[in-house]
Order: sequence, then C-alpha cells, then structure tokens
Amino acid sequence: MPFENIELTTKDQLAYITINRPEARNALNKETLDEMVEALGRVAEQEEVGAVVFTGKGEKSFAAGADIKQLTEKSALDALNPQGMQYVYDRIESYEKPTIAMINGYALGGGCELAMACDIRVASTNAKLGLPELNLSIIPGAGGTQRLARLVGKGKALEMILTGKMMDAQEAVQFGLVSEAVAPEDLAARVEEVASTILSKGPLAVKLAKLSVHMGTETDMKTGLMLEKLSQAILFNSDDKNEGTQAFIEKRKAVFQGK
Ligand code: CO8
Repeated sequence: MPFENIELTTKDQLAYITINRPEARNALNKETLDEMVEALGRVAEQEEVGAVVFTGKGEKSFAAGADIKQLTEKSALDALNPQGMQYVYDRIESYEKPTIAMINGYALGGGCELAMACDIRVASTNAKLGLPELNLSIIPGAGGTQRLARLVGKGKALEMILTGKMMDAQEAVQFGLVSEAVAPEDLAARVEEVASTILSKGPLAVKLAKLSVHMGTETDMKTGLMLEKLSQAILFNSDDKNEGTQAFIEKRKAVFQGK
C-alpha cells in the first residue's frame, strides 16, 4: 500500500518517517497515524534498519498537532478509543528500535506529544514546541500531561499546558524538552551523527538501556533497580559484552553482533 500522508524512506541504517501534509502544517489526521503504525510495522521487520527518525515535510512544521478539522467530529467515545493517538505514541515509546524526533519547526499538541514519545529530540533553532490544546478546550490527550511533566517537571509542565505558551528551541534545551538545538541547515546531519553514535553501540545493550529507562521511570525505584539488574544479567551473558570488553583491552574498535 503506498502512503499518502507520510513518506517512509531509508538511508544507511536509518528509516525516516516524514509526515507529509505541509499544507496543513503536518497536522496528524487519523490516516496519518494509521500510516505511521503501518510504517513502524514494516520497519520492525527490516533488520538492516537500526533506528527511526520522525520528522515533518517542509521548513515550517514538524507536526502542528491533531487535525483540528477531524477533532470537530470526535465524541467522548473517540477519546476512549484504545487504538487512538495515545496508543500510537505508546507504540513509539516502546518501539524495538531507538527513535529520534528531528524537530524542524512547530511541534504543537499531538506533534509535541509525538516528539516526547521518541527517545531523543533534536530541534532546529527555529522550532517552537507547546501544548496549546486548552485553547480548544481539550487537554493534551496523547501522553502530553504525563510525558511533559516527566521531562520538564510538574511546574513548567503546568505553566505550558495551562497557558498554552510555546517554548522556543533554546528554552526547550534549557528545560530538557529537547537535547539540543542546531541551525536548520545542520539539523539533518546532526541527527545522522546522533543516530550513528547510538548505532555504534551493542544493539542488545541499546534495547535494554531504552527499556530500563522507559519502564523504570514508570515504576517505583526498587522495581526499576531490579529491572536494571536483570537487564544487566542478560548483557553479562552476551557475546557483545565479551567483544566490547575485549576490544577495549586490545585497544581496537568493537564489532557487535546483537547477541
Ligand atoms: N489541524 C488542522 N489543520 C491545521 C492545523 C491542525 N492542527 N494546524 C494548521 N492547520 C492548517 C490551517 O488550518 C491552515 O489551513 P488552510 O490553509 O486550509 O487555512 C494551514 O494549516 C496553515 O495554517 P496557518 O495559516 O495557521 O499557518 P501559520 O504558519 O500561520 O501557523 C501554526 C502555524 C502556529 C502551527 C498554526 O497553524 C496553529 O496554531 N495550528 C494549530 C496548533 C494546535 O492548536 N495544535 C493542537 C491541536 S489539538 C491536539 O493536538 C490534541 C492532541 C491530543 C488528541 C487526543 C485525541 C484522543
């Protein structure tokens, strides 16, 4: 099935999911979310792909949130739909490969929530991030109330959500909402650099580190520490741990196999 609302491309070991509705500032309608899920399923099967980058087409917008035209038709039952936007972003957060949001402009509402579901966020200096849902008399409902508070702290999250105020890229770095902000012309290259750094690590360690952080922060400290310990036990028995430690001792570059 060809995609109409996203582009799925690969470059080296990276898959790019590019939201392709620039005329609507890459607003996320249902069709776009369905295509994203389909693309994630396809990429999961591609062993040669090590990481996924989300971005938006054009220079203005990463994603301007849920499609407001479609929101006009939504009922309470739609908000409770177990396959809705919240589900899609949970799928992204727990995705089997690392994910990077390449934020090339506005990341608002569901667009900001998409970025927050990714493991790493790199923004261009012209990016603007925010959760303006209260302007529509709804709330951030795709994980925004939870993930923003966890990323920037409760006080800043409440300020952003209750006022609908946008953050510019510098402020987003300052509050830990994005890891860095780079000039628009350097954004793609920087994301490739970050991805290739991650891909130089042992894939099993990457998977288990991601899982330990995401799941650990959703549970109590004791359970999180046990999860970390069990993940480490798996890694201590792995070929890649032998390779990594030997390569260090032999002063050579490690070659990891993912087992
Ligand atoms: N939905 C639909 N269309 C949009 C959206 C959107 N979110 N954003 C922009 N567009 C459309 C505009 O309607 C316009 O279309 P047209 O040309 O046909 O009039 C076109 O894109 C260009 O928009 P602007 O002229 O406004 O472009 P600007 O560059 O001046 O401004 C902004 C860009 C700042 C991004 C501005 O368009 C804007 O504020 N957009 C809305 C942002 C917003 O409120 N986002 C939150 C949406 S609600 C949400 O995300 C809820 C998520 C949780 C849902 C959970 C469901 C269960």
